[in-house]
Amino acid sequence: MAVNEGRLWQSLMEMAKIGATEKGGVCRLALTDLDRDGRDLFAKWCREAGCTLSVDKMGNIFARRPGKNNALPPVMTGSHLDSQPTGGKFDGVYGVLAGLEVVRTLNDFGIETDAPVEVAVWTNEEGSRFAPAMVASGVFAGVFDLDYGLSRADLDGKTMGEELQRIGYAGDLPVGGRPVGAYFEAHIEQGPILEAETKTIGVVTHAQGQRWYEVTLTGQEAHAGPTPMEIRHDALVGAAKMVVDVNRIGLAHKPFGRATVGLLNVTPNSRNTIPGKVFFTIDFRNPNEDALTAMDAEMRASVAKIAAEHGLTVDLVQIWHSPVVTFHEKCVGAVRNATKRLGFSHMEIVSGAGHDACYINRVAPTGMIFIPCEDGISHNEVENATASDCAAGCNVLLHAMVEAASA
Ligand code: HGY
Ligand code: MN
Ligand code: MN
Ligand code: MN
Repeated sequence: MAVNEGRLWQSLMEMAKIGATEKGGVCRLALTDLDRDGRDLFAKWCREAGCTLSVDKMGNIFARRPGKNNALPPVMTGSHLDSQPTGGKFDGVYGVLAGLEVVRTLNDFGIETDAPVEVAVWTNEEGSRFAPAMVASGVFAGVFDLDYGLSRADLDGKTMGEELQRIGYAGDLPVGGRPVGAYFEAHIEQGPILEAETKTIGVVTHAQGQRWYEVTLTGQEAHAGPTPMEIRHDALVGAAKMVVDVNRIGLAHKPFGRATVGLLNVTPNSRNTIPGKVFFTIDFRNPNEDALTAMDAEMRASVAKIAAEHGLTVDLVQIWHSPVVTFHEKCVGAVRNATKRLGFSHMEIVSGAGHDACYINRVAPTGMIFIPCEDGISHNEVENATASDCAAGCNVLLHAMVEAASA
């Protein structure tokens, strides 16, 4: 029993047309009309494959293929359809459509699993439009309450609850609180390791911890001409020094520390007015929780020192902490065994990115399957993978799920 490589690739390319960008990527921000269109296409394909669809109050979609004993908790797979603003054709989508290909393949071979199989689409995994990331799988796992999830707002003040209603994906199913037999998520690595080691499959054992912050610096708007340099309270100069120091902290914690300022807004953003306010975000990652805590302390000290030097006030809020994840040995073992049985080159790997699996791991035995992406590039329109690697990862997913659904 093997998946249909051409059909999987065709589905990936078809989905990539929704929100396609000129450079060959996708922009399908969470809960936009394009996200809705991607969801609708997925739902259509799942119905054609004989699945029943349900949607919960966070807009998470579950496509269910019945088993012999539907009282058993489902064996679940899935990922996300929302993308970064300059995202790629595979991040998230690969895991969703690999799940659909598993269903299609089980249909082709007339396999009836003991437990039902479900393919999930998790809302707002990226955390780009609405922060934090993985918020809907987080509600499913009981990490966040429903009100918190629905109240997440984008920079225009639109909430997830309003946008779910608007696009027609405000489901009536309670979020989570139901047993899941096992969860497997297939994903591109989004980094350079598998390609550099020429391995086809990454058996994911852990995911690194993350801390996200929002920083608002307030100085004093003033005229760019008459205001002497030494009396300025320039919020952008302060922010610039902080951005450089955040990067220094990431480097100081190498080889695994990661530090990124990805979003920065200047007010009033006018050529000849000294910036009075700057808002920026910090994304810290580390596979070691203590090191992540140390990065936090170093950053706070640096921000306070620079703000004092420039007479700025600081509002620094940690908006999210996702601790280091150790995936469940039962599922990591199932991925490893399936990979070995299928004869794919493989290695154990720690995920540098966050995934919905990080939260589902709290409520179900969970494992992840990585495949390489070209030059290790992701969150970029050039993101690419090969049809054969996509099929390899999907075959591992198929066999790991069948093993778990027949246990
Ligand atoms: O940020 C992440 O790791 C994921 O892409 N949301
Ligand atoms: Mn992803
Ligand atoms: Mn991503
Ligand atoms: Mn003037």
